[in-house]
Amino acid sequence: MRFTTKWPSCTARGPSAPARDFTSFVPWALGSSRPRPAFSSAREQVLEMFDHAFGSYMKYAYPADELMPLSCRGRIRGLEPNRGDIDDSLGKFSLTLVDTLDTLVVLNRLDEFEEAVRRVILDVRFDNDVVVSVFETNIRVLGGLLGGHAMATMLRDRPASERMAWYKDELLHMARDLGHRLLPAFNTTSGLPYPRVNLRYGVLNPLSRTGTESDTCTACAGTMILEFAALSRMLGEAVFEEHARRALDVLWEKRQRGSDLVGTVINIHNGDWVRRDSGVGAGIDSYYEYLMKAYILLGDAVFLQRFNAHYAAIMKYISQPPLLLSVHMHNPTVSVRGWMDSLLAFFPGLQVLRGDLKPAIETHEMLYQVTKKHKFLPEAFTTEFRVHWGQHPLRPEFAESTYFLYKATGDPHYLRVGKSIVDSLNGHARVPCGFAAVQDVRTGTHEDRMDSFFLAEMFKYLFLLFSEKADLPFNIDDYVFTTEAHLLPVTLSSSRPACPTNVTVAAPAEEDPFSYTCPSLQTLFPNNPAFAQGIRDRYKYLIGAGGSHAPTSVRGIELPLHDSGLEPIELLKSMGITLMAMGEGSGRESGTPGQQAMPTSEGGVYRVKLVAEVLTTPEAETLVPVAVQIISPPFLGRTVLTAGPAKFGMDLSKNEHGVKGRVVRSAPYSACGPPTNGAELQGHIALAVRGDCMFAVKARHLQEAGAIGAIFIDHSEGTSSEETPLFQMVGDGGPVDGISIPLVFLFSKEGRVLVKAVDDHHNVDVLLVSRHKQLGQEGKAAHRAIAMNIKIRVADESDAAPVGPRSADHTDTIELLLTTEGMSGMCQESVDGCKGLQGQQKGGASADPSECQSP
Ligand code: DMJ
Repeated sequence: MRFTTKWPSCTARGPSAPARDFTSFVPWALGSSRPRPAFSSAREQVLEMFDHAFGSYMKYAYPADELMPLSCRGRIRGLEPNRGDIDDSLGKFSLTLVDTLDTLVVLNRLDEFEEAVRRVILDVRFDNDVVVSVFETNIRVLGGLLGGHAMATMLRDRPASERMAWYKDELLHMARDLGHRLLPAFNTTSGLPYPRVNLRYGVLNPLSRTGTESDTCTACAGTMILEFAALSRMLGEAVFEEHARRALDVLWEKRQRGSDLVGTVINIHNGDWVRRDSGVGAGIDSYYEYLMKAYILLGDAVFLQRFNAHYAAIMKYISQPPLLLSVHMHNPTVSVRGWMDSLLAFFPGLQVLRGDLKPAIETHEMLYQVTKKHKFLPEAFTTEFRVHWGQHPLRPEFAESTYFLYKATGDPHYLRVGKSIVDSLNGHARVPCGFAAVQDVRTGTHEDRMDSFFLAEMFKYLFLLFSEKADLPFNIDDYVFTTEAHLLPVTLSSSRPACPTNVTVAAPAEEDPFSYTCPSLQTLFPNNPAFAQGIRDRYKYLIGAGGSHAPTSVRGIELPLHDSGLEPIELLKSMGITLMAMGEGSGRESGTPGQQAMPTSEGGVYRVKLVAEVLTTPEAETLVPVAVQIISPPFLGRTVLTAGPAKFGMDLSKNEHGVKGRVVRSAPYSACGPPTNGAELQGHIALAVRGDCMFAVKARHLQEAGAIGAIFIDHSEGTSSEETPLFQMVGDGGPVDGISIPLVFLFSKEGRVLVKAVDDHHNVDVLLVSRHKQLGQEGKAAHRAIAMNIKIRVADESDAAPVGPRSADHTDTIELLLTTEGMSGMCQESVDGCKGLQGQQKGGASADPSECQSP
C-alpha cells in the first residue's frame, strides 16, 4: 500500500517528498462499508441529469463553446451580444466538450469518452484570432486536455485493456500547442502574466488586440502551477513550470509581510497592489488552493510553507466561523465589506485537505443554511444571509466542499446536503435543453447560459459523493483535483524527474508513514457522524428566528460615563451618534431600540464591542447614490427615486446641478443596437432596460443617438433599492472612452414608478443628480451621513453562549450609524448604498456584485 502522505498541516519539518497519495487520509476506505440506503438512487439521478446536460450540449450546441439552454443553441462568440469579461472563456475551441472529458470517465461513460476524445482531436484547433482569459483557458481547456490525457492513458495502459488502444497522446500534444499560445502572457518584467492573450497573435503583436492591461487578479496569476507543471513534466519541457513558479514567487514576495495576506488585484508590471481587500473568495481563492495542491502534486515543501503562512493569516483575520469576511491586507482587523461571495464556498473543502475540520464544518453548515433559504447560493450574500447579488450560475463550489466533508467525516448529513443540491437543480434550473443559470434566486428567473464548469465540476463532485469505490472505473485517490476538478495523477513528481530548476528544496529520507502525519488520522477522521454533528448543531439556527449571526468581536471599545452623568446613549447622541435597531432579525419587539438594547453600565465603564466594520478605506471608492427626481407637473420634485451611479460617463457626484431632461424610451428598449428612434432621443434622457449587452454598449448607442443622459432599469422583477444594495455600473473591459453622458441605474421597483409616470403623463422631465444635491436638499448637503456602518454589539454574558435561537429579550445586535447632527437616517433608505464598496476580479472578470455588468 502506498501511504506516503505527509500531513500538510504539520509545520514543514522537511522539504520535499515524493508524490503523496494525499486523499488516502480520508476514510475513503470506509466507503464500501458505509450504509447509504436512502441515497442509492441519487447516483443514478446524477447520471440522468448529466446525460441531459451533456446530451443537450452535444445536440444543440457542439462545436460551439457553450450551450444556451433557453435558446437551445450554441453560444458563438461574436454572434451573440457581448457579455464582457465572461466571454473571455470562449475561444472557439469547443470549451464545454474539452472541459467535460474527464467527467465522462469518472461517471463511467467510457464509450462517450472515447468518442469525445476523437472529436476533440478531429475538431478542436487553437490557432484562433480570439482574445481569451489566460486563467480561464488554463484551468478549463489546458486542464481539460490534461485531465482527458490522464484518463485516456490510464484506460489504455491498464492491464488487458481494450480501451483507447488507438490513442497516441494527441491530447497532450494539443495541450502543448495551447500551452505555447498562453506563454506570451508571461512576457512582463515582473513575471506576472497578462490577464488576456490572443490565441493566434499573442499579446504585444499589433494584431493581438490585447496587451494594454496593467492589472490582473491574484487568482489569475496564481492558478497556473498545477496545469503548467503537469504539462512540463509530461512533456519534459521545463518552460511552463518555470513561468508558473515565477508568478507564484512574485505573489509571495509581494504579500503584506505584517499580515501575510495578499490583495485581490495586482499590477503586472511593477507588482504593486491595486486592490488591497483580502478574502478567500473571488479574486484570490484558487491562489491559496494551488499552493496547497502544488505541494500535494509536486512534493515541494516551499508551497506548503507558503500555504501555511497564508492559512494562519486567514484563520487569524478572515475566518470568523462560520463566516469568512474580507479584510484590508494592511490593516487586517478591519473588515472591508459585510457580505461574502459564493466562490468562497470552496474553502471548507480546502480546509479538509489542510486537516482543519472544525471551521470547515462550521462554514459549510452556514453555506447550507443559505442555500436552504434561497434554494441556491446567491453570488453574494450578507452576514445576515440576505441576498446581496442574486445570480447563481450553477457554481459547483458548495458541492465540492460537501464531497470533501463527506469523505472526511462519513457523516450522512453530507449525503442529504448533496441530495438537496440535486433536487434544487432539477426543480429550479432544469429546462428542456439542459440546465439554465439562475438570474436571480429571489425570483427564480433563468439566464441563457450553462457554463462549462457545470459539467466539469458539479457532476463530478455529486457523482463521487454518492458513489462507492466500486462504482468508479479507477482509483480516484490517485489523482489531485485542479480548481476546475480536472484530474492530475499524483505520480507526476515521482514518475518523472523534476525539471532541475523546478525543485526548491531536496527531499528528506522518508520515515515511517505516520511520522509526518499530523494530526493523527485516527483522531482527525473518526468516522463518527456525531463528531461533525456536534459542531454543526451550534449553527443550526443561523437563519430563521433570531437569524443573523454577528461576526465575533474584532476588538473592544470602551465608552466612559460622562462626568456630567449623561447616560451613554445621550453621550453618543451628543457626539452625533445615533443607535438604531437593525432592520431584520433583531428579535427586538418594541421600545426605543438603542435604549432597550443597552444594559446598565458597570463600574463607570460602558462596554461595547465593535463586532464588524465596513469602512471606507483609502483604496475604496465611495459609492455616492444618485437621484432621479421627477420635476415636471404633477410631481414637481416630490418623487425622488434612488439610483446607482456608473463608473464611467459623467460623474454626477462632481456635478453641482446635475442634468435635466425629458425621458424618452429607447427603441429597442435594451439599447443593444443603434436606436431606431434616434430623432426622438436627441437632446433627451433615454430610458432603457438592463440586460442582453453591457452597460457601456448601451450607453454608447444612446449617446451617439444624441441622448444627454441614460437611465437603465433592472430587468429582474421585484428588486428595489430598499432591499438590494446599490452598485456601480462598470464598463466591464469594454471601451468606455468618449462616453460622457450621465448614466444611472434604477432597480425594478423604482423603475416601475418612472415608467408609469412616463406612460401616464408622456412629457416627464427628470433631474439626474447626486443624491444629496437633489432639489430641496441643497442646504443639507454638508450633513451627508458618514458611511461608517459600524456595527456594535453590547457585550454581555451571552457572548459566551453558543450560537442559537435568541429570545426576544436577549440583547441583540444593534447598528451604530455615525451621522452629523440632524441628519441621522440619511442613509436609512439604503444604508448599503452609502458604503464605499470595493470590487473583485476573477479570471479577469468583474466578479463584484457592487460593480455589476449589464447582463
Ligand atoms: C470554476 O471555473 C473554477 O472552480 C474556478 O476556480 C472558480 N470557479 C469556477 C466555477 O464557479
